[in-house]
Amino acid sequence: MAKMSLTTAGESHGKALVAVLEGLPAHLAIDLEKINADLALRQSGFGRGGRQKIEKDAAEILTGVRDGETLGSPVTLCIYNKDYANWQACMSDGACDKATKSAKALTKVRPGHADLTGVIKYAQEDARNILERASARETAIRVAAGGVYKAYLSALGVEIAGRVKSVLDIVDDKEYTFEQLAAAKATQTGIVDKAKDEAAVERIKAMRAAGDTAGGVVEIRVKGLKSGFGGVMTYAEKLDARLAQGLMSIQAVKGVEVGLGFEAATRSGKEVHDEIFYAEDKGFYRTTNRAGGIEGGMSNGEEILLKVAMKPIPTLMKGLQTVDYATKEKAIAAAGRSDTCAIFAMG
Ligand code: EPS
Repeated sequence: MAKMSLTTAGESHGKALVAVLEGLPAHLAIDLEKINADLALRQSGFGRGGRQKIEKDAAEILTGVRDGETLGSPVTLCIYNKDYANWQACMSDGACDKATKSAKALTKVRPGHADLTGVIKYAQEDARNILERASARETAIRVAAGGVYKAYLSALGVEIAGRVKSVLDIVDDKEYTFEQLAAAKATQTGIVDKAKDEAAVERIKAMRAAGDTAGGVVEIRVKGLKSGFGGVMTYAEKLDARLAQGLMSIQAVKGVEVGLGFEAATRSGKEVHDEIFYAEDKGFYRTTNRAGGIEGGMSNGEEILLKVAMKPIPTLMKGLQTVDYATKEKAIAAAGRSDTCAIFAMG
């Protein structure tokens, strides 16, 4: 079997987003409705911006699936951007309308976004040629691809759940069972605790009123992964490293923790390492899981526990101080429309 790989492509305001998934086995049942339900979740949550009113993301399967099952050939997924209809004049692959292209050019580069470093690195004048790919719109097609991988994981008995743990300084410190995390999907911000969810909504409203943005922390848990996934022999196969790479590649993510994460550095060895026990009926087990289910870069059979920190979105409606890349003069950073908070979607 070919090595599993995922390639995504597509500009935020271009025709479509696509993904090619290689190396999947044959006979995986693919349910497009489930994938589209995940896409709807990604579009929701309190604090999303105007774009989500335009899009109603739905994936189309172009290749690799027949009669609801994978064939073992590359699977290609596609999501058409409804907003392309409004951008065709300046996003067409053919000749663009020069006046529209220049009106939509972005040179008042946004601090925190890919704009400035991108125009320099790729030798562009217009940061639109950078931001179209840097945009978190790309996560739509990754969510669709994730739906296919979830079918694969589910065949292995692996389930994933998540919840928002915090938005700005509003933190839900309660402990939840894996099953209780399902409630997060029905909340406004992804925070399970009702009072904290309400408080987070108020904080996001205040940010919106101030033309500002907010980030937060998401907790992810993976249940049912047997021990031994990943590997200790080479750095590239370490499971924690690979998970961090995947998570850090999500737009606006600035930190990933496994198990205790940074807190492990503040505790002694006795307070960190999970003692090992053995029983005839369950084999080796631990009564704590501070390692977050990964030791030596390998899953150890316990739940995988991860935390992911998202910074505030860098498009601020009351823009920050910057420099116009075209004139090199002092300017206020560009703002068209923006999410105030996309933490629910990130989860
Ligand atoms: C997004 C679509 C984008 C942004 C957002 C994510 O749409 P537009 O640029 O047309 O408003 O709302 O992207 C960013 C946060 C970003 O910084 O680029 C989406 O579908 O999730």
